[in-house]
Amino acid sequence: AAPPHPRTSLPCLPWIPVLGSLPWLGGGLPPHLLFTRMAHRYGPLFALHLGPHYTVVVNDHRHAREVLLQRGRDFAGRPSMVTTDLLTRGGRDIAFSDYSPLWKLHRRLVHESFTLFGEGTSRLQDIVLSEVDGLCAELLSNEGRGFDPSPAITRAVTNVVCKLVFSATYRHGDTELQEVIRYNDGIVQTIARGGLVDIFPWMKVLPNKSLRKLKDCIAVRDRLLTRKLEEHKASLSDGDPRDLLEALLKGQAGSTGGQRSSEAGGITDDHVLMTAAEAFGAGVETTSTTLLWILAYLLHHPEVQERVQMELDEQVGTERAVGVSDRGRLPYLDSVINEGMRIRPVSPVLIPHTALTDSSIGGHAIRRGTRVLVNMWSIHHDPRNWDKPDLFNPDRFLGDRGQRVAPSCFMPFGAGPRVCVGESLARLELLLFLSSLLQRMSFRRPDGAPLPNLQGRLGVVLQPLPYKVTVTPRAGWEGVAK
Ligand code: HEM
Ligand code: PLO
Repeated sequence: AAPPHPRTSLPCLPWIPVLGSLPWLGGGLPPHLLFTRMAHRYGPLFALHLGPHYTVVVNDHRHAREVLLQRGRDFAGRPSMVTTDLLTRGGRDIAFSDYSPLWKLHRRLVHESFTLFGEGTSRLQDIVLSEVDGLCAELLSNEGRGFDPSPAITRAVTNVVCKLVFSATYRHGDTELQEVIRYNDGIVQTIARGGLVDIFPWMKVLPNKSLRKLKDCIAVRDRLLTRKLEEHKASLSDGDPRDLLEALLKGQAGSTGGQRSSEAGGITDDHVLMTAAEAFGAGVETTSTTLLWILAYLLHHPEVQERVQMELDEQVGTERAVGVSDRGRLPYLDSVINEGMRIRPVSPVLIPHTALTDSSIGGHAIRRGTRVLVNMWSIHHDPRNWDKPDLFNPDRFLGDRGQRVAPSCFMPFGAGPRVCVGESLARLELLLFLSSLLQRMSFRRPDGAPLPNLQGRLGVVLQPLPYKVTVTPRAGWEGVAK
């Protein structure tokens, strides 16, 4: 049942029964921009009614830190939604599952598996570097022509994640890889887009083309993943896990029978399957989208690209590939990655949170069950936090001696109990991909073509519109095109 309407003095949009504030949300703006505009009118902390759901929108970084960090436990819930319930078999995943002892155990297991498997070992580095060669060759085979870099980048990132999650490697044009890319795309277009079924669950009984498509894509995904799961179970052996799926299966076995699972109910095969699917989906969409945003900004700012290349030439040279251990020597590259994630956060309003208990934000009482949207977009574009926020300027992440600085209002991965579990994985991948690309080639806008549109299109992630680039090999890397 919907929680009673809380009595707070928070400014609230007008609303009517059933529809709530929906009639006042017209205009076709995506939520992050709409909320930023409303914050100018109602103040940085305001409420609205999404159909029957009383929802608080946070636009100030101090309030965001209260919600995510100081009172992170209070706000660590997730609402149940029709599309994400379908995607995750009723919340047997990490991202869309409500807070529970089992979720906590599950999240810890996933974190441990990531640490065990990816971070801290050279495994991930080897996987990325083996994909980078193919990616560079493919990009360079278009030398001199304008082309859309997105398919090649998506394919390379998908391949990395396939290897990481279930040890599969695909050659260019493989039908299983195409299938994966297609279903993923279908899910991205139909999941949790603030669509009406997620506001009014009863609408799922009506014919709905988008929901149909989502179900079809999920069915394709499930067939593929179930096959992988069975294969992995059959070949499970002692020793180090060879991929994330194996690490999860081992963790699952380790958690049954013990005290951990009896108190929590146990991690089922469904949980393992949904986690693998989610790591897979998150791994592909976020990383490829971030890379495409950064490339788009580099076309707009050739001087930034040159400076990254200068840093690479000085610190690494052209003879060897960049490795994880080079990170400390590449502060400018790091600040370019940060600036890309600041100016175009792939998840501009994070994932909706809910209050698990009565709590407060900025001194205002918040009732249990209230939905809370953290508008990271407005925090990342707030002129009180950032000088000329709409300007792409990586220097804002460097101190006066060229050292890294991390402002507290920069939170592209969220923070607190619901912080992204893939953060270090993502950062590692971004560093290795971007450095290898810029070491070997330069990106330019094709003659006569427009510069990339920087507005973006909001699906479940904020993506750039398609654009074209021209690549030229850098000294020492000519002739590697296939
Ligand atoms: C959650 C950002 C990459 C897995 C999140 C959230 C954000 C985010 C903003 C929501 C935080 C919140 O609701 O408060 C990003 C960005 C990425 C990235 C910017 C890359 C540039 C990844 C990768 C993985 C991943 C590579 C996994 C392989 C997850 C999961 C959650 C999550 C499982 C849910 C955590 C929870 O609800 O407890 N991410 N992410 N992410 N991310 Fe990422
Ligand atoms: C992407 C499409 C996949 O088929 C399913 C999937 C799983 C996890 C989601 C991801 C999609 C989109 C990006 C999300 C991620 C969990 C965390 C991440 C929402 C829907 C972010 C950026 O918050």
